[in-house]
Amino acid sequence: MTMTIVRTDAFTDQKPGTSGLRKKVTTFKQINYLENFVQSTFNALGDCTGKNLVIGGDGRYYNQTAIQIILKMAAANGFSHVWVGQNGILSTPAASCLIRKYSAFGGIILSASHNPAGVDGDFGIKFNVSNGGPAPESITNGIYQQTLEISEYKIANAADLKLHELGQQTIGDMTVEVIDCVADYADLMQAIFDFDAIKQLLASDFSLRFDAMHAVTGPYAIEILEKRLGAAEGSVINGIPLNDFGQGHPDPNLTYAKELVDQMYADDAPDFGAASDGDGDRNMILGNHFFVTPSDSLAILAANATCVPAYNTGLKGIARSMPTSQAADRVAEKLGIEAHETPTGWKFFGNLLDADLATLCGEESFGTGSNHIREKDGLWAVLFWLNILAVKHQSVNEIVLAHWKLYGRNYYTRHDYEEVPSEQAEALMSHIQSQLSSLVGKNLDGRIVEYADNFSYLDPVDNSVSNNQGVRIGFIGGDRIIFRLSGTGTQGATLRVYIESYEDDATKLEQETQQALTQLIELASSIALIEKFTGRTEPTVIT
Ligand code: G16
Repeated sequence: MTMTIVRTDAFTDQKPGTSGLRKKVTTFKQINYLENFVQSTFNALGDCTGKNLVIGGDGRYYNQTAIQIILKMAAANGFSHVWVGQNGILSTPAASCLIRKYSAFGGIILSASHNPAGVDGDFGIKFNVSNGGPAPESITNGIYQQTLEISEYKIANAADLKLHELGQQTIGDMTVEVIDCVADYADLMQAIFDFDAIKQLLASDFSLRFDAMHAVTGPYAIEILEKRLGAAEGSVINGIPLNDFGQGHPDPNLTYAKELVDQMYADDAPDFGAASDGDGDRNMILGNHFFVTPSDSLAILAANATCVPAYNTGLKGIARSMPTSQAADRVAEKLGIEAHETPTGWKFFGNLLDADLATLCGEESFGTGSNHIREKDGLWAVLFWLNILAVKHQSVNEIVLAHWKLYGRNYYTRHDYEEVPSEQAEALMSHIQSQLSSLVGKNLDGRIVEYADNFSYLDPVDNSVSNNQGVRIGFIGGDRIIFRLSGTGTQGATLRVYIESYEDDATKLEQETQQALTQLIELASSIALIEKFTGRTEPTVIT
C-alpha cells in the first residue's frame, strides 16, 4: 500500500461538543476539514498500529464519502481491521453494541443525531472508546488539542471500497469487513427482552406505531418489531432511510414527530406510539392520547425493571443527567439503590456503568439506556415499554397514572430558544450567574431558594471534575429551574430552560403541564430576562 502525507493547516473550530464535532455539511466539505479531525483523533489515541475499529453512520448526506476517506486514513495510520456497516450504515446503539461484541479498540460514528441532514444540513463525527461509549472529556480535550497543532495527515492511495458488498476487502494490510448492520443488534435485543410475551401482546388486540422519521432506525425497527415480533406490516412508518431524512427534522418530540403525534391523538389512535431520531439513540413514548416525558419514562422503566428478563434480579443504581427531573431519584430511594446525577452528555454515564454503579441511565433529552451498551438506545426503550405492557396488561396511561399515585408527579418541561445569537446567550447566562450568590434563602413567589449554583460534577470513579455544567436554582421541596446552553447546535446558541415542580396531592396529578408550571416558567423568565436579552417572547420548542 502506498500512502500520501498531506500538508495541512489547523482549523480553530474543531472542539467537540456534548457529543462529538457537529457542523454544517458545508463546513465539513472544506478542504482537509474532515481529514484534520480524523488525523487529530488518531494522533490523540497514540500508536494505532494493529488496532481495530467499528465505523458507521446514520446514513445522512456525506456519510459514505466520509467513510471512504476515514477507511483510507485508518489504513495509512496502521489499523489492521475495520468493521463497517453495509452501505456505511450503523445506528449509534448498534455501533456501541458491535464495539463491545467484537472487543474493538473503538469506533467512529458519523452522525449529527436529530439535526436536519442534506447538502445544507448538518454532519457530525465522534469517537467511541473500547467500552462502546462516547470518548470521555480527557480524550475529547486531547483531540481538540491535536486539531490546533496538526500540520499533516496520512491517507492511503487506494480505490474506494464497495460498501454495499458484505464480506472482506482490503486496503494494504488493513482488512475492511462489511457487515450486516441490523443482525447483531437485533440479537442483543432478543437476549434482553421477553420476545415471547411481546409477541403475544402484539398478536392480541393491540396496535402500535413506530415512526422512524426516514432516519437510521427504519431497518432495525422493521426487522425487530415487524419481522421478529410480528407487529402488523406498516406498524413502522417512514421506515425507509433517506440521506436528507425526507427533509424532516428527526427529533422525536411533540413538535417534530408531528405525523406520529397526530395519529396518537386521533379518534382511532393506536395503543402505543414511539419515535426515534436520526441515529437511533433517542426515543419518544406515547400512549393513546398520552405523552410520557422522558424523565418519567426513566423512572417508570426503573420501577418496573423486574418485568424484563435481563433486569429481573434488580438494579445496581440509576443515573440521570442533572437537568432530568428527579422522578427517578424517588424510585431509587424506594428500591434502596444509589441515584447518580451527572452533567448532560451520555459520555458521563460510561464510568458509572463500567463500575456497575448504575444499571439504567436517562436524560430529559429523550435518551434512555442501560448497561447493555454504552450509548442511549431508542429501540431498546421501546422494547422495554412493550415488555412492561405485555407483563402488566395495562395501558401506557394506566401505568403512568399508577406511578404518579405511588411516587407523586414531577411536573416537567423544557423550553428551547434556538438560534439565539451567541453574544446574547452568553450575556443572558452571565446575568443569571451574577445573581446566584444572592439568591440562596430568598423567597421567590412563595418558594425559598435552597441552592443556586453552576453545576459541577465529580466523577466517583476516576475523580475527574467537570465544571460549568448548567446553572441551577433549587427550592426547598424539590422544585427547580435550570438554565444551560446546548452543546449540540450548529447555528448560534440554543438556550435551554428546564422547569420542574413536584406534586403529591392525589387530586392534582392530572393537570396540563404548562398550566401546572406557569408560575415557575414566569419566574424563570424574570430571573433570566429572556425577552430583554434575546428579544424572544416565546420558546422555539416546548417539550
Ligand atoms: C446528545 C448527548 C446527550 C444530550 C443531548 C442534548 O444527544 O448525547 O447526552 O443530552 O445531546 O445535549 P445538549 O442539551 O447539549 O444539546 P444526541 O442524541 O444529540 O447525540
